[in-house]
Amino acid sequence: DVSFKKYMTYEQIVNYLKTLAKKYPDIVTVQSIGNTENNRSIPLIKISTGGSNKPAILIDAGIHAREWIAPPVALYTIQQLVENATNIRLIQNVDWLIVPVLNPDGYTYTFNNDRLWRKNRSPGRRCYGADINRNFDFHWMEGGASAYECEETYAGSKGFSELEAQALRDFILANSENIKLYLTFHSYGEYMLYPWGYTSDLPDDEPELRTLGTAVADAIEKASTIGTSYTIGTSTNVLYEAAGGSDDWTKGVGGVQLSYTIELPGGGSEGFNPPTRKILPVVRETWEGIKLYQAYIEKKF
Ligand code: 0X9
Ligand code: ZN
Repeated sequence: DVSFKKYMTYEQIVNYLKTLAKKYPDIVTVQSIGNTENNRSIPLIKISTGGSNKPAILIDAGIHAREWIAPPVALYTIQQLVENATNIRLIQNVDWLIVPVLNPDGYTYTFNNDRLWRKNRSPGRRCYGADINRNFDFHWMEGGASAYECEETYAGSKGFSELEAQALRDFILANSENIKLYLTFHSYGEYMLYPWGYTSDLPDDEPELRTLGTAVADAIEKASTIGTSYTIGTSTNVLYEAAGGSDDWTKGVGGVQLSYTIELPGGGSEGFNPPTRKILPVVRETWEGIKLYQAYIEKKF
């Protein structure tokens, strides 16, 4: 079963998704969007009451292996949508597509070998791993990314060299008609980021991205019991320049206008290690923001 009292392993997460698919076959389907270097599947859960051409919200977490607070946010969203009957209205007009662990090899490596591993586990000549969030082929390697395979921000040998980035790309392209909002959960720092990350130039629709992001951040802060406070803006302008991110590609090529990277609150000495007692406060407050995103999509499309 799902737990927010501890951090779940990849296997436990996969088992939870499979259990939901069995228990709620009318609204839940689980598929693999691809396989990793170490032959783990990348699971996606679709939550839908049926019908075609409904607007969809795509959520992923765990692109970066060590950012452990991110998968629980995806799992809490899944639990609330599927197992909490009072939330039925949230799935009536909107489909949900959720990938709780986009980087299963790296995530598993942080449990068994190196807690602070960030990248995937694809082998290179000298070092393992590419940064999946530098590997998307939109202004690839134009800034804030490394060409050296031993670095934490190694962008890969070319755009979309990495299986996890390919898997997300192919799924988005196959569903681009329906996907209206993309949310990718990272940690840490309390940033509500939107494109671009490759340039300090603003997208044409920056006011809409800012207004919506601000409303969501406000809702989270109001619900927070831990003093969360988000900084809102484009990745380059409020954090740093970093090309090849999933958010930029999704908007720039994937045809999803509304694209956000949410840097969740941190904790623990390294920041990537919130104590387990912080999981529930973080997922609960973030859920308040996710519901506001849903309301916006339902209204707009
Ligand atoms: O550097 C990243 O990939 C993200 N921060 S993290 O600390 N989680 O590694 C920020 C990504 C923001 N988006 C883009 N730069 N495109
Ligand atoms: Zn990250």
